[in-house]
Amino acid sequence: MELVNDKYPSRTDGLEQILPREEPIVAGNARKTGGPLTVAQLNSYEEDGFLFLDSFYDEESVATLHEEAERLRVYEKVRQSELAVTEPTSGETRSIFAVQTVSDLFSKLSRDSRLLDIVRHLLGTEVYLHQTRLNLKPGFRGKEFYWHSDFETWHTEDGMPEMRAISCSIALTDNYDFNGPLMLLPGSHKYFCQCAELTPDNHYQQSLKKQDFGVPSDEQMKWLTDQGGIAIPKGAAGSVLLFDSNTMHGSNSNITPYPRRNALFVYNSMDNALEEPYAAEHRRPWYLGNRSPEALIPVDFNAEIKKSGSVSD
Ligand code: 6CS
Ligand code: FE
Repeated sequence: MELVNDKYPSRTDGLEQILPREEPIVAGNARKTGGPLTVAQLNSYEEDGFLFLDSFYDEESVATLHEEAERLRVYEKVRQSELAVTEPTSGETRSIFAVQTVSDLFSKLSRDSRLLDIVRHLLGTEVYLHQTRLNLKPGFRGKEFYWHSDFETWHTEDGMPEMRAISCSIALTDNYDFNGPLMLLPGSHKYFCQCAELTPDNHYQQSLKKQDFGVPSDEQMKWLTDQGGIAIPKGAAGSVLLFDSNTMHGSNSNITPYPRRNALFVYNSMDNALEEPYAAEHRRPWYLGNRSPEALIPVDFNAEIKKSGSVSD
């Protein structure tokens, strides 16, 4: 693996420093050009590294989306495919990656003009889908996911050069304090936590179930939480959570009867296409790191979902 100039070295030399972020969080001209987000929302996203938009989709649309998620969850052809990750013990479907390739409805949702306008307002460029997944954290036995920065993985294992991607999580079920909601560290997106251990070969075959490498040290976590604490943005199904690629996050297990299901779309700037992995022997599969970037063409999702007859006017 030839040495490249890497401003976010991780999993290379055993160091566990906390480095400063180099890229802007919100595009430089976002406040000048205007767009769907208010200046207050831009400021909040810049400060925290995430933004919560309550009731973004109406109840009927969410019900239709949830029905589609349920169809996919038990669809054997998808469950047997490489796109599905199952729970280690129960064998239940935990995640379905590249969900836009197996569902026309989720493909349209990922191109909702209202979402794309927001993400393009924040990133300042056209965007493409780096990764998508349906998260189906079951009730009773939903496993936790340890703290991590997605960017640390996408940089070391997918070759994502800079912090210019945004994850958009659309809640398909109500997110409560107690059913394993996403926890985020406000302000953590401004720092890059180097991870010490080298990337195991074919790491994704283990990390998508339980991530043990590319996770922050206890000292890094303590330093970050001392800076900004822990936030649990939660709300009813239909809410949207946007978070920066580098915002530290994790989730607790879910032992309640209430599943936590969301659709997660990762929008990457067209100017930030994947290169070679910065700290892994091999590229990851297409469904984890898209290497054929195409600027997304927006659709009017609210009109589409009503047209498909699944939602009455
Ligand atoms: O490895 C990845 O790309 C995935 N893993 C986690 C824990 N979050 C981001 C992403 O979906
Ligand atoms: Fe993650």
